[in-house]
Amino acid sequence: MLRCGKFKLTLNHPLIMGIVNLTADSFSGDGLDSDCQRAIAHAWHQIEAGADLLDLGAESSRPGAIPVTTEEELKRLLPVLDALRDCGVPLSVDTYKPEVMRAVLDHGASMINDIYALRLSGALEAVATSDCAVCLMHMQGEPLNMQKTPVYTDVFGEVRDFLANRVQASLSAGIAAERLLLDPGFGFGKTLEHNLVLLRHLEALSINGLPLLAGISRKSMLGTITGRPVEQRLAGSLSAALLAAQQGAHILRVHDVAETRDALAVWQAFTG
Ligand code: 7PM
Repeated sequence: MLRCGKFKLTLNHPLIMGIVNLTADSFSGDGLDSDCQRAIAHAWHQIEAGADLLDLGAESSRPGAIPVTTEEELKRLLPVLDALRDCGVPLSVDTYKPEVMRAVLDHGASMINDIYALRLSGALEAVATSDCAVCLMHMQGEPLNMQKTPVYTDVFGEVRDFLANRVQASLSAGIAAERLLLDPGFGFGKTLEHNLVLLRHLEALSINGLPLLAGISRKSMLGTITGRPVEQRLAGSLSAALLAAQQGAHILRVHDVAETRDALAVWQAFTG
């Protein structure tokens, strides 16, 4: 069970988190209003396709991406959150800025998905006073430089120790364990080999039995394996989603909700 704002999520089978991209570079450049309208339509499409929750992100965490300002991030997020407030599924927001966290929680967000795992000053406090869920993700370096030369002596041990430290910091700040989710951060300062080690040992990253989130959909590790560009990674993404489910992931963060639902239905029929 995961406490997620006004929702309580049952995690006895894997849930699908549909990605809703609000970054400027994911749209055609017709302006903010049309970007927001398109994002809202895409969110409804994801819900109709069977998303159990949505992840809204207005700052790209793509390797090499330039950060956006708080103002720009909120201008993109708040209208979409307001429009989706009663959509029936929990809304997660992909952000690491404490000021953005506070604002989106005031606008009905039920989860904070933080690629910095609440490491920025003020982030622990920003979520402590709410009842949102929090995804603590591992990243080595920062988006601007993380994929240059990822180095570990023991990738599994280092990711596990990092997550254990962030769990401790969260608990100390007064965030209840029932609100926490853990994520190895596939592709965030990791080579293909690092990602594969983490996937093979995913279940063992579940510190104190906390639920696990896996985000592999369309990522470059799939491009490295298959040789395919991002728009041709559906088969790779579905295969990876099933492997993550098999390795104990509780929430799968994906672009292709309908297809992932079908793949999971086959996996669930098999596992019984
Ligand atoms: C380019 C490369 C653009 C990678 C976008 C991305 C995760 C996340 C992202 C994840 C959690 C993407 C990523 N990935 N949050 N945000 N876990 N918790 O594929 O793996 O969307 S951004």
